[in-house]
Amino acid sequence: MNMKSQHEPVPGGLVTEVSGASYIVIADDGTEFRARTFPGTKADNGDTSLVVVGDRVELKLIETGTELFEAVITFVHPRRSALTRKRDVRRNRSKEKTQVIAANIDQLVVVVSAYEPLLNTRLIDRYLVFAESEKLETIIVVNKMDLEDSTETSELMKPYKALGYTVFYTSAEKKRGMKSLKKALAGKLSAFSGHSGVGKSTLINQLFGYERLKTGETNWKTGKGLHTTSNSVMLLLPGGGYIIDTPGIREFNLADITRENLRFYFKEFLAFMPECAFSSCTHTVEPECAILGAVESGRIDSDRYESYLAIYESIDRDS
Ligand SMILES: Nc1nc2c(ncn2[C@@H]2O[C@H](COP(=O)(O)OP(=O)(O)OP(=O)(O)O)[C@@H](O)[C@H]2O)c(=O)[nH]1
Ligand SMILES: [Mg+2]
Ligand SMILES: [Zn+2]
Repeated sequence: MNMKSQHEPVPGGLVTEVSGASYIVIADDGTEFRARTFPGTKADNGDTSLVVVGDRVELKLIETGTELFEAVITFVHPRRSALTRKRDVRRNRSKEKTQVIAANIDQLVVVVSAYEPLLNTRLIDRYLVFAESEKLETIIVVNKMDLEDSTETSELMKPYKALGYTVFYTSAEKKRGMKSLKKALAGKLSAFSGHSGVGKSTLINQLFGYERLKTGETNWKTGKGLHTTSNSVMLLLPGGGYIIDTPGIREFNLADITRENLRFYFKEFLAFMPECAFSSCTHTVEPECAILGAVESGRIDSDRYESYLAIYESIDRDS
């Protein structure tokens, strides 16, 4: 038995799974630890979640006398990137304002479905605002293409392609579109995020070629069966690259976006903004607004502009 003692050099590792108060950490030498935090756990990530999947941590080993390697997390390294959202204050018992969904990711994979649930471009736009503000690479995956007319769906996705975002059309069920998705994930750490039931875990199972993750049947009328994935987990892909599967979200509330900075994260606005009559133009009601002009002439997509207004309205005036 490989007994670890506290006197050995303290290892570092990567958090690959969170379940309740316990974490799975893969140490640099490949050893898997069950770890927990303690009151002395230090972190350098502000007022956010203490430990999440993707975090790099330092461990102190605990002698258990069993084959199970246990450790406490002494330090959480600063995150170089993170997928975060504002906590829902109504259902939030913790004091952290910002919830980190996944840390140190290279790429955000926004997963939507063409049908069941219906394709929701408002949610895509929220993710894109976040990704632009964090300078995160993003790809959009439209899954369940076997259930919906592909012409209509690609029409909805046209504005995103025009903006330079990569869009993949897949059917995890029929194993379609998986090869090009796999290619886009190779060599990167990607986090899959989106509504519950769009097929995030099913897509990942297809990438593995076997049932790696639990997936769920959802009854769309009753909402029963929602939220099959309850904990984030990081997996090493057979073809190289890491994937983080995350639980489905109901809403994606933006954490650090204000009414003032929102406009900079709709990248098609940037070229027009200097032409607005008022330098402080909010592009909502002002006369001689160049953004409104561009929407009217069709040079800015009107659905994207509607999303801007919806997000603008949803941001607290004083934040
Ligand atoms: N028709 C069809 N059904 C699919 C496809 N992909 C997934 N599904 C089904 O959609 C349901 C939900 O799939 P999941 O993979 O569990 O969805 P998820 O996004 O991981 O959901 P959460 O874990 O709750 O966030 C399952 O019944 C899947 O079989 C697809 O391409 N076409
Ligand atoms: Mg899932
Ligand atoms: Zn304007």
